[in-house]
Amino acid sequence: MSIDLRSDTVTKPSRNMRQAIAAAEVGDDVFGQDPTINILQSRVAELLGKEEGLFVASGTMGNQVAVNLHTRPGEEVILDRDAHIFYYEAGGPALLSGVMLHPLDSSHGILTASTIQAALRPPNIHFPPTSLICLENTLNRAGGRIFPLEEIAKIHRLARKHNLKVHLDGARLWNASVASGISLAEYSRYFDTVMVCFSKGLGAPVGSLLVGDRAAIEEARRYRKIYGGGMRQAGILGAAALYALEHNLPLLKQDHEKAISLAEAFNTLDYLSVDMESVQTNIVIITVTDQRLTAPRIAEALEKEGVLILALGVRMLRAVTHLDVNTADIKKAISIIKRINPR
Ligand code: TLP
Repeated sequence: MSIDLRSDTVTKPSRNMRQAIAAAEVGDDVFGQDPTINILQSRVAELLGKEEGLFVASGTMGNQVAVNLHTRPGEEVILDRDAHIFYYEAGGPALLSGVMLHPLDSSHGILTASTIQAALRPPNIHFPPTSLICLENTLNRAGGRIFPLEEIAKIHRLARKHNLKVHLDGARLWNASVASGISLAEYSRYFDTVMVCFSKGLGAPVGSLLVGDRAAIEEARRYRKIYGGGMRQAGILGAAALYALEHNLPLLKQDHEKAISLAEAFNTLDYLSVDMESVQTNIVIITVTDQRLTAPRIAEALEKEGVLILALGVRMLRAVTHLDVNTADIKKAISIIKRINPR
């Protein structure tokens, strides 16, 4: 069997998780009557220090509901050029919310308050009004880096000054919190809404959650319905998420250690390089430094030997650690990485 490092989304529910799924108490969640979903929503809202939570089908759905919630058609959303909402959500904000995205350049995905300040334009009939700033933590395309809390606080102050809402794509906020020791609630207090995923490093098969204040979540519930995300006996999925929170959250630390070993192995090769500074959680972004080689060619050579990683660009590769690759798998992957010769 291959060692699959393409994403932390590839994990399969464990036996114990499947047992929790089988035992789930369920009801009709569109009526708000699924007891397992209700427990999950309150537990996560409490963990993140917000009034309410809403279970959604995916991280993308949670982000898109949030964008719609905080904007009106014709307005503008500020975010980083590499943000998932800009890069990987299929133009959803234009289609679903009728908004314009204003992507900014930054150093390693970490937008600063001063960059945002410079991008804000004064009220003028020629400009779209800005209504929302979206941040991401951890930063997917920046190698799983953690967004520094001090900068988040500064961006929050700027947003309040200009009456802007702030949304966090926290697909991997769990990883940021485990690695930095900063609580989920401390990160979340600077945001109006936060989206977190159970289907990444936590190892649940499906599901994400959007948290915010009561009024925001009430409105979000309507958008979720519009997007076709009103699910019925969703407790089947909720039970997996609850299991993941209890049993898998503490294991994320091991994923971060595995990522460092992998990154060090890639770094021993003369045609690849990893910025070790970026390896703060479970993602390793690898640059192909030999101009004669390409990322797809290297991914292909590894695949032939049973190691799957993703080519994200001509010279950019990504490897992600997760629950379903243990230390022995990582050791095996490392020996393969050191052995292949894609030239
Ligand atoms: N990211 C996936 C791919 O879409 C790239 C991955 O393999 O990393 N926010 C962030 C920061 C994400 O990384 C992802 C998934 C999402 C949102 C979307 O989550 P889903 O896939 O549940 O819609």
